[in-house]
Amino acid sequence: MPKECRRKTSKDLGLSGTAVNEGSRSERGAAGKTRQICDDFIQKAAQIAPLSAIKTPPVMDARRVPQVTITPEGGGSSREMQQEDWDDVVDGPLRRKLSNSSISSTGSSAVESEDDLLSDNESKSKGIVTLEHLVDAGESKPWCKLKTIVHWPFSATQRRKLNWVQLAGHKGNFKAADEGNILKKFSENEMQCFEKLRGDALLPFVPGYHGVVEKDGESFLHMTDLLANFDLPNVVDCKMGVRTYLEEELVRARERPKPREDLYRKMVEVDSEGPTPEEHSQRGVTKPRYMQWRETMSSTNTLGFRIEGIKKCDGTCRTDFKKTRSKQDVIQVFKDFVGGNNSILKSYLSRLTEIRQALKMSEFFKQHEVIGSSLLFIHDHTGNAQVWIIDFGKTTALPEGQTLNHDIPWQEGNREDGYLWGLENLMHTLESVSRGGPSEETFCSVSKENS
Ligand code: I3P
Repeated sequence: MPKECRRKTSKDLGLSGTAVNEGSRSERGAAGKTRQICDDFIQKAAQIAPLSAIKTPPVMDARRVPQVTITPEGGGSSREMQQEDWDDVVDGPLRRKLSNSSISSTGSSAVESEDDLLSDNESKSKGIVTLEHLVDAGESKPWCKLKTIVHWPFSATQRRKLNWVQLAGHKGNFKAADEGNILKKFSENEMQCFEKLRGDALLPFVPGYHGVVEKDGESFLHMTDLLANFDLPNVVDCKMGVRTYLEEELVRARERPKPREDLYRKMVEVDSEGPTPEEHSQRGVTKPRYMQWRETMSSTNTLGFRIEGIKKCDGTCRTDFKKTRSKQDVIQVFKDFVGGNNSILKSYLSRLTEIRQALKMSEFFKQHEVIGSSLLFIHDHTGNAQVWIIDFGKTTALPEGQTLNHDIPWQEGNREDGYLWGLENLMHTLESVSRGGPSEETFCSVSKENS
């Protein structure tokens, strides 16, 4: 059974991977004015600040592009693991290769590692999600100012009540913004990605980025709310790639291994047999070990993407996909998600075809290791269906002159992420759904010699 979303106060608000701003119907009805509002803000800013101090977003950045955010939390799975699933893992194409470690469900030979920052895993691990409820009206403090010295002239009437859904990512990462937009916690890395994406072939497929703003002493990326154009949207977040951690995280972890109890608890919640005896005794697992375990439990390793969370139009949210791994299960999830609507599937597939084309043209894509990024699918009862590329917090530039293929197996050192391979499999998944069921031969495989 889907876990019911829980209402939360603004104090609890936090978004990261995928944040969704769900305005009321009337608010969404007014979304058509968003561009005008954005333009007004830019003009007002220009009047207030000295011209030399204004970092005016280019016109293309003020376009209305939905920005959503979902968040996986959940511990449970849709079903128990079957033997064939394990076989899939063992034989799975494009398997990760570690130079000095191996991965197994029992983690018998895990990479030692740590992550420097502990995050909000306590809340995430409970599988609690998520209709985050944020009221951003009536603040007594003046709102925010652009980090680049431009003051942001929000009036009380421009503040409004916002409903948020977070299916994936770190809590506390999102705040309400002006209509049609959201604020995402500042990440230097993500900001640099958005800056570089300005002139790239991927621009039409990423959330609109309008610069950096400050609110309550914190910096945020000002981004378009991806749900602004939808009426009671259905949303699914798919994390792309065969690997969900950076190579540099592995290296750092090896140098300074630090078992984390929060990750241990999350692991046990899903599979009490998951930790090794040693991990059980120390009640801790390292970050890469946890991430690798997540990858093998889900479809990340075997299909090159995994489902992180789903929010349906009826308000229910599910993030309990940690053990959704087999092709059949993934197909079933998408089948439920689109409710047998082939026209929606067609729109999704056509958008994915465009995205694939853009990825192949993109200089940005060639030059970056894309880790932890998601494809966000959104549709509603009007037939509107879109897919967006989101979350660039761990997308990292390669050294000058180096490029990636994105569809060959990862070996530590080559920085490949398997993104394109995952995209092919994702497209085959949707094709299978439109045909009414799974079809093994349509899924991509990389020969064993390559995996
Ligand atoms: C989290 C998920 C996040 C990761 C987070 C994990 O696991 O893999 O992607 O954040 O690491 O705990 P889960 O999905 O099972 O909740 P990053 O991608 O930023 O590394 P964290 O606990 O260190 O934040």
